[in-house]
Amino acid sequence: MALTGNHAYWGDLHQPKLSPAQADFSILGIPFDGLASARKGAAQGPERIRFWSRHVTPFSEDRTRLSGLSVCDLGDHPILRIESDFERVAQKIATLPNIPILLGGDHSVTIPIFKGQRERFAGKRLGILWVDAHPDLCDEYDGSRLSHACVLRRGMEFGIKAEDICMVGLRSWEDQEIDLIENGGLHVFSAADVAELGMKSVAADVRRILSRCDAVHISLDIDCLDPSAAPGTGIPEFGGLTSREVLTLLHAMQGLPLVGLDVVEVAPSLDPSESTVFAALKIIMEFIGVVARG
Ligand SMILES: [Mn+2]
Repeated sequence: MALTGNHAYWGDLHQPKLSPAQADFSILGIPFDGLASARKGAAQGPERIRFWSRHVTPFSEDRTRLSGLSVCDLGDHPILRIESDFERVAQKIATLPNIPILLGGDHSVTIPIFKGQRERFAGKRLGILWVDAHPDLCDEYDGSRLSHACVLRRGMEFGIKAEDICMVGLRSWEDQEIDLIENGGLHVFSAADVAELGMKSVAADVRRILSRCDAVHISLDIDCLDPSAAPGTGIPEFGGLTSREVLTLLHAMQGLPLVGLDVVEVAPSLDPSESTVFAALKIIMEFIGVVARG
C-alpha cells in the first residue's frame, strides 16, 4: 500500500466544516519547546503528527469503527509570550464543548491545559492519569516555575487533588520531588512497579482510583515509553514502558469519564525513523477508540 495521503487528517475523522460544538474531539497543537531543559525539538511535534495522521485508518486496533466520530482540528496555537499565550491556551480549553486532544510541545504546555481543564470542570472532581518517566513535581527548575519539570506541581496548585492523580511509568527523580512522591498522597506506579506487578494489574488499580472522579484527563509524555520504542524525545530514560503496556493502560480506561488527552515531548528531529511520531499517533487513535467504546 502506498502511503500517499489516502485519508483526510486524523484517519478521515477531520471534518473541516464542523465547529467544536458539532465535533466529538478538538485537536490543538501547541508547538513550543522553549521550556525544555535538555534537547529541544518538540516544537515540531504537532506538524509531524498531523502530517502522518492522513495515513492512518479510522479503526482502533480491536477493529472498533471510528467513522461515526468527528474531529475538529483547530490548528496550532503558537507560544510567543509565554505567560500571556499560556493564559490564552487555558481560556481556549476552558470554553471547549468537546474533548480536546492536545499536541505538544514540551510538557510545559500541559500547565495551561491543566488550568483550562480545572476551570472547565470547576466544582467537579478532576482526575489525572499522568504517564511519564518523570513526575514533573519541581517547584522551580532552571529558574522557571513554568518549566517542563514543574507541570504537575502547578496542576496541584490549580486545585487538582493528590488523591485524584495516578502516575505511571516514573523512573527518574529530582531531589525536590522526593517528599511529595513519598508523602504527598499521589498514587505512584513506577516503571519498575509495572514490570513487577504487570500492567493489567496496575491499570486495574488506576481505573479503580480514577473511577471516583467526575472527569479524567490523560497527560502522556512520550518518554514514558522505553527509548527503544520512542527515541525521539528530549530526555530518553532507559527502562521504560513497552508500547503494549501503554496500550493496555489506555484500553483499561474505557468507560471512565474521559475529558481530554495531551501527548507531549515528541521531538521528530531526534528520531529520523519517525517511529516516535507514529507512536504518538497510535496513542491518539487508540484514545479515540477508547472514547468510542466507552
Ligand atoms: Mn517526561
